[in-house]
Amino acid sequence: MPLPSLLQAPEVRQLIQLLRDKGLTVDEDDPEQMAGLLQTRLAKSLGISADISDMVPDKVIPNLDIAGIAQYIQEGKAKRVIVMVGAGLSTAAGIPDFRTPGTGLYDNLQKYNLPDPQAIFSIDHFRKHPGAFYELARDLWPGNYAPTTAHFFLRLLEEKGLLLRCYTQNIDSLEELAGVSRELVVAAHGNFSSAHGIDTGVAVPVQELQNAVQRGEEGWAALRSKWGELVKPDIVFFGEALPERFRRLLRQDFTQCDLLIVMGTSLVVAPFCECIGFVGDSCPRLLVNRELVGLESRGAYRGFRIGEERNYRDVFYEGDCDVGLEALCKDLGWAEDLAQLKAIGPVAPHRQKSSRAVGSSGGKLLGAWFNGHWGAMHLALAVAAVISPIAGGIALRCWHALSK
Ligand code: CNA
Repeated sequence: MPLPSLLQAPEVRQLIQLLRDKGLTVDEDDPEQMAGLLQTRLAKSLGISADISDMVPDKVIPNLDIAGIAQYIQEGKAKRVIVMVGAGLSTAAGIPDFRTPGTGLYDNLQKYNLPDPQAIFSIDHFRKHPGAFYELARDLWPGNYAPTTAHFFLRLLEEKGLLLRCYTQNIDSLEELAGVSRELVVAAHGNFSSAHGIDTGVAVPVQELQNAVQRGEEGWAALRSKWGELVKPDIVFFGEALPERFRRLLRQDFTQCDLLIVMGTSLVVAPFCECIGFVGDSCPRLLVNRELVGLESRGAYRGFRIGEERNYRDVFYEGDCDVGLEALCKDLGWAEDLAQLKAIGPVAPHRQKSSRAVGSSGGKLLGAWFNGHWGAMHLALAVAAVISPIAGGIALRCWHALSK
């Protein structure tokens, strides 16, 4: 029946009249409004929801648990994995997060006498009282902490050729220290790799800032005099724009993602938290966290439906990141690979490599070991060269072979 004739059906006339009686404007010439009305009526008579977004597709993984995610990966369905992480990824490294009651930074900033905890990351407060942030920066500066099991899991994903990108809110650079290639990490809230003057935007060598911060007030005051303005590492303060790279890659990555893993974040900082809704409808999502976050029922944009009947793709592992990822690796048969990466340890920052293919050939493992022991290797080469030019030459050739 064409739409105009449908509108004449007694049931529909009755419905239109009912709506008008309730004071609603019903425009019979508006095809969109009429179609919506008919859809609602039809759905009611069929006893289903009229909201198409409420219709539940079939499950995209066999079971909504870690084993289901593992099976999905083993079946080769996850080829472009995005991992979104937050401060909870690094608490096991000894870096407090923001919001965990008791241990989080926000509960432990009394000594800075802040008007509110977030002030420590506010540019206005920084202008007036830079000391608080600089003191915190000295504690958080990369170099003081080592990557966790969960960071090495990221590297393992890369080694397996599955990591499309890691979007991190963290400023600790532990993903790179675990050996994840720089181009696969998006530091959405910046990090300590570079620094700028806050008024002119002039780039300041980050080592200068680090040295100044280590010396305390005397150091950062001297730096301020030298540059004629306060200098801040390029971490994003509240109200500041996120890096251009975040916005650019976001557009190209999330639409092609076929598995989203979210871990160690309260998912409250926008726009980062909204990204969980950018993956396609058929993309499974795994949340590994101590608490349930990012729920659609609590208003998160296309958020998780964990615990709801309508859930067909979201998995929640409640607990610590390290434990959850070890469980996943066990189900995947990757436990040994993960243990090997952990045994190799952190890589030297300047030895970041491009994406590598999966494989654990002797050469690669040796190369990885070399990454982990770069300092000792430098020393060994120097000693070899001093003791004997021949030994030095052999050592140098080994160096080149391993570096390839
Ligand atoms: P947050 O708001 O403090 O939330 C942390 C979340 O992780 C909470 O839901 C915790 O329950 C959970 N959690 C804590 N420890 C673990 C663990 N071991 N395993 C699993 N879950 C855990 O922090 P967000 O990252 O969500 O907030 C974004 C802020 C925090 C960003 O702007 C960061 O720059 C900032 N931050 C970063 C660091 C860091 O670089 N390590 C540290 C502190 C804060």
